[in-house]
Amino acid sequence: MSADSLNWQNLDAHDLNFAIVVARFNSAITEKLLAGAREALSNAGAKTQQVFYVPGAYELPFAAKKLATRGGYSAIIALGAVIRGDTPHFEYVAGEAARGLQQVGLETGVPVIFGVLTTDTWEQAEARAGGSAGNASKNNKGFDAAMTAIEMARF
Ligand code: INI
Repeated sequence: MSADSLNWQNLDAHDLNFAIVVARFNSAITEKLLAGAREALSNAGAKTQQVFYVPGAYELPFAAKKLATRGGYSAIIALGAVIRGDTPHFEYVAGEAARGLQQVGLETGVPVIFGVLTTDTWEQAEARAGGSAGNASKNNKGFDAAMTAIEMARF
């Protein structure tokens, strides 16, 4: 999914507040996702965007639940990168991150966006995080996740 592949209109986020939770594991990738998410929110004029860090993708649901129940956020964007080649327990980490994040959104009514890359290789992850140059708005799943967050906050 690239920024071009979905038909996002000119979304306005001037009255919306966002939390971005970022996994530090594979941080060279997740920092590019973060840059993409921040770019999308800034472009849309988001009122606030607060960034929080957790060790890995497995911890994203716990943080998302705390932030969602604290209140004040229009949506929560969870960013991570789980790479199969380096991860014997790939299915557990990626699967539980996906399941947990979906559960938090459904339980709390706060949109929780799945901006977690799950790839076979580092190269595939990099390609979905804006490429080696880290383009913030093109082929960047963090950008896409933030646009999805704005749309779902308005749902
Ligand atoms: N966490 C990730 O975000 N990506 C990975 O690829 C990964 N690997 O390879 O293991 C990973 N592991 C850590 C995991 O998310 C937890 O932080 C850890 O298991 C402690 O709960």
